[in-house]
This record gives sequence, structure tokens and C-alpha cells, in this order.
Amino acid sequence: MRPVDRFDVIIVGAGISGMYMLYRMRQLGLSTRVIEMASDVGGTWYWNRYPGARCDTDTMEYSYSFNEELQQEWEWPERYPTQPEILGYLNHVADRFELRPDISFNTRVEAAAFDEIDNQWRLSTDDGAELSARFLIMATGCISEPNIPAIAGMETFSGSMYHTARWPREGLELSGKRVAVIGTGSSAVQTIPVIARQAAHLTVFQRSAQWSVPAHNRPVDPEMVAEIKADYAGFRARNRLQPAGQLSHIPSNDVAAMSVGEEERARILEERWQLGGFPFFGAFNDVLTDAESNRAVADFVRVKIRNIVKDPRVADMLTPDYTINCKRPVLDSGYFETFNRSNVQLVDINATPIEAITPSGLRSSEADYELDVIVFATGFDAMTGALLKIDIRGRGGLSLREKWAAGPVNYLGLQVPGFPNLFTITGPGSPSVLTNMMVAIEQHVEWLSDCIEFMFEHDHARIEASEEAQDAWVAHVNEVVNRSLRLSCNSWYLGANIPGKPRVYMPLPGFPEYVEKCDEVAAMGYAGFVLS
Ligand code: FAD
Ligand code: N01
Repeated sequence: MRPVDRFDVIIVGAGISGMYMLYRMRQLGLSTRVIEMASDVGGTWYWNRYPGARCDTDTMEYSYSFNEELQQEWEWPERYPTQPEILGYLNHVADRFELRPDISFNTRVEAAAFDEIDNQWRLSTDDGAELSARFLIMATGCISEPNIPAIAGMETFSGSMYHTARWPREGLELSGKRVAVIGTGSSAVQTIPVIARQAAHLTVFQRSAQWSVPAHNRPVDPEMVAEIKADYAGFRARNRLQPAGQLSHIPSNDVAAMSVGEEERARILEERWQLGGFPFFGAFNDVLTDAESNRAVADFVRVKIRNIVKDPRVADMLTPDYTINCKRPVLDSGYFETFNRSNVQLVDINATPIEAITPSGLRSSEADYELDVIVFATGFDAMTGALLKIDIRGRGGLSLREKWAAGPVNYLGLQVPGFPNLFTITGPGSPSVLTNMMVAIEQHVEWLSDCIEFMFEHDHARIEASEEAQDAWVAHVNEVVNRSLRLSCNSWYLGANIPGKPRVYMPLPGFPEYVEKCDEVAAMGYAGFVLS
């Protein structure tokens, strides 16, 4: 039998969260090991290599803020960095802070069980290793477990099939190929215009039309960069006070849509449309709370789609019929324009469902499509998928899969009663994917580092959220969500994209108040947790 490697802290995942968590644990002088199933660091930016993949958070905000030299020295070329640029940055961080020696790559955590006798988490991995640690930090990512729909006949296809999050590292030659993209979420909207330019023919299979707004990517303005860098810390601090932890320089307009006249409303929307990116969704303060305001903003985008797409029948198919900003907002660079190309066809799979994948392509209820490549841009089993793939057992053998059978429950989005010393970074029940993730990740990592330091300083062996704290927190999340229009559409926030997944709104709309609550809990000696 191989000996058990024992650590103070084990972190699962070496994306942005796991890397920073490791850095902080080292600063505390704790023995720490990161387990990562990929062959290198980067997480999201390691896996998502599809053509056109890039960030849609403004570049000066999607980077670590914990090291002043790093943020001063790093140069981003464009408003939204590309996947290779972000991966290059994360590799630089790994090199600069010499993180790799404490990371086991190509290793998947399969199971984790809490040993109540010595307060240790015992982990087993796919290479047969056994490890244990006092604290277990799940940095497994919210958008990391790909969703590949089960379609009859998949195994018979003679061409090649790829999920956007499992794109081949060596790239893919698409010129002259007949390509299908299934799905029209953020990944699809980014890749469709690029694939359309490369492939001989592209067929897009759409289940839900997409409210997409122009990204308006462009080279960064050196003057703006100099201004931000003159007080980068201040810029970050101001962003952390914004509702989505970003864009303090283009803040949301704190005005209700229907409180201004039609002309003024159109002017504000047009101004933000021209600005591009997420500021469009901050045009008014009640887009997600007032149905009439929501309709006014949606009508504005409907007209835009109709003006861009030449074929009115295709424009109709591309126009969503649900609440705008209810699914995750999407930014594009020429998405709607792509459907004016003669080599691009749109298929509405609600009207003509996909029946099977065949040896030569795909068959819908109405037609056969001859294909060389099928791209699944079908998203992820978000927020809980990667966690529940691991067999996690807490006190008394309690299984997390059972505990969360009706949907995730926890306290502060950080800890689940019954699972002492185990924490999730950007877990369900926290603002997480509703914010700039860099901000959400840094806030969680810093709170957790302080908590773990406190535990060691005070010689506490165990920390566990109470059931009462969990129940009150879950009620709070539901109450906030119920005040909005967020339940009015099918979204991955709700698990609606995964057949059989409980319909529970997972993230908490509530930044930056959430941060105050976390700080308050810590200041009160970790109120709501039992320390022993
Ligand atoms: P991840 O980057 O997902 O890393 C998790 C890691 O855990 C992965 O490397 C995975 O391999 C590993 N792992 C999981 N399970 C196991 C296991 N059992 N054993 C071992 N290793 C495991 N957010 C924004 O704020 N702005 C954006 O513009 C933005 N763009 C995005 C674009 C794409 C294409 C995607 C998919 C997401 C985007 N996001 C964006 C969200 C993005 O996921 C986060 O910003 C951030 O990268 C998450 O980092 P993380 O370290 O928490 O998780
Ligand atoms: O995934 P998605 P994604 N048959 O779930 C459809 C981040 N991200 O990879 O809407 C047919 O959004 C599904 O249809 P529906 C960002 O947070 C960021 O695009 O469920 N179709 C949808 O159209 C984002 O939200 C960036 O009805 C099926 C699509 O596939 C998150 O990652 C870039 C189907 C999936 O869209 C996920 O984005 C990329 C089925 N069985 C990603 N199942 C940027 O920052 C699903 N679909 C730029």
C-alpha cells in the first residue's frame, strides 16, 4: 500500500481560485497540495480553446489584484483578452510565484471522506494515491463540468465531435469542412462568427435564441491604462463596491427605465449599445425587477436584431421571447451579422428537433445534414457539476450528493453543515457567477485564508456551519431571487439546462452586500459556524 501524504490544506483545482488559494496558504506557512486533473494551470482558460474564445470582462478588471508589481507590469493589448493571452498570464503567475512544485497535475480527485477521529479529510485520486489534510478547499470551478447531451447514434458518427471546453490543444483545421454548432450560449456566440469564416458551411442548431449585445472590442487606450495604473488599488476598491464587482468607471444608471420618457430611454440605450459590453445591461436599475422596464429594453434589442439580420424569417428565429438579462448576458462580435452569410444556416430545434446523429451527420425531424465536424457548445453542469462528480462524504458518511439531492444548500455559499473543514470557492449561494469572477474569487480566498489562520492561531481543529445558519442563508438567497425576474426563464443558473437537475436558483444576486455579511461573520468570531 502507498503511504498517505498528509498536509495542512488540500486544494482541488488549479484555476484562478486554486492558484491564489495556494499562494495564500504558503504565506501562512501551511503545507499545501493542489490536485489538478489538467496537465497545467489555468482551469477555464486551459480547457476552453475554441476559436474566438476570450473574456468578456473588461481587461483591466479580469486579473489578480493581490500583487501591486504584477498588476503594474502586466500589459493587456485589448479591451477583452483572448484565451491564449489569459492562459499566458496565468502561466506567468504560476512561474513568478513558483506555484507548480506544490501542484499535482494529471490527477483527478475521485473521492473525499471526513475522518471524525482525527479531523482529517482523506482523498483518493485516479492514480491510486491517498492524501489527507485538515482543510479541504474545493476550487473545482463553477463552469468546468461540460454538458454533452446524449443524442441517439453519437457513437456512429464518422466525422469528429468536440465540446467547446474540450477543444484539441493542437487546434482544429476547419477550412473546407461542413461544421455544425449545437447551442447558442456565450461560447457559441463567440465561436460561430469565427467558424463561419473558416468552414465551407456552418449549420447552427438553436434551442433558445440569445439576447446578445455588441462587445465592441478594441485595443486598450494607453491613456486609460495609465490613469488606472496611477491608482490601481483605488480602481479595484471602487469596482468592489459595484453590484457586479466591476465597471466603476461606467457605473450602472441608477434610474428606473419607465421613469424617463420614451425618447430619453432610447437615447440612453443607444449610448450604451455603442459603448458595448456589460454596461448595456446597466442602462437602468430595474431591468431585472420590473417586467415593463424589461420589455422596453428587450424591444430595443429586438429592433437591433431585425435591422442587422437581412432575412426577416431568420431574424424572427434569432429574436428571443423571454426576459432579457435573465440568462447570463452574452456579448458578441458580429454574431447576428454572421447569419447574413451564404454559408451559414440556422435551424430551430424546437420546430424541428434533432432526432439522431448518423454516420454522415445529423438528422432532424425534417432533414438530414451532411457534416464533417459537430461542435457541442452546449455549456456546463454549472456550479454543482464538478463538486458532485466527486464522491464527498462528511460526518457519519453523509454524502454530498444525497444532501444536495433537492438542490445545493449551505451557509454563505462557503460551507455545508455535516462537512466540517470543507469549503467551496464561489460555491452556490454566493454571488459567484453573477459578478466579475476575479473579484468573487479573491474575496473568497482572502476570507478563507483569514478563517484558516484564525483556526490555527486559536488551536481549533474543526469548523462547521450550523443547520440554523444554513436554513437562514438558503431562505435569504431565495428571498432575494424571488424579488427579481430571474426565475422567469430557463437558465443554467437554475440548472434548467441539465435534464433532471433540481430547479434551484444557485448564485446569490447580492454583491457587494454579501461581502459585508462575510466580514461581519468573521468579526463575530465566525458566527453561524461551530468551532471546536
Ligand atoms: P476553473 O477555472 O473552472 O478551475 C477549476 C479547476 O478544477 C479546473 O482546472 C479543473 O480541471 C479542476 N478540477 C475540477 N474537478 C477536479 C477534480 N475532481 N480533480 C482534479 N481537478 C479538478 N468569468 C468572468 O468573470 N468574466 C469572464 O469574462 C469570463 N469568461 C469566461 C469564459 C469562458 C469560456 C468560461 C467557460 C468561463 C468564463 N468565466 C468568466 C468564468 C470563469 O470560469 C471564471 O472567471 C474563472 O476562470 C473560474 O476560475 P476557478 O479557478 O474558480 O475555476
Ligand atoms: O453554455 P450555455 P456556454 N440540445 O449554457 C444549448 C461563461 N462563458 O458554454 O439556452 C440543444 O450558456 C443551450 O440552450 P438553452 C458564461 O458565464 C463566458 O455558452 O439551455 N441545445 C444554450 O444555447 C456562460 O454563461 C464567456 O435552451 C442545447 C447552449 O447550448 C457560461 O460560461 C464565453 C442542449 C449552452 O449555452 C456557459 O456558456 C463562454 C441540448 N440538449 C462562456 N443543451 C465569455 O466571457 C444545451 N443546449 C465571453
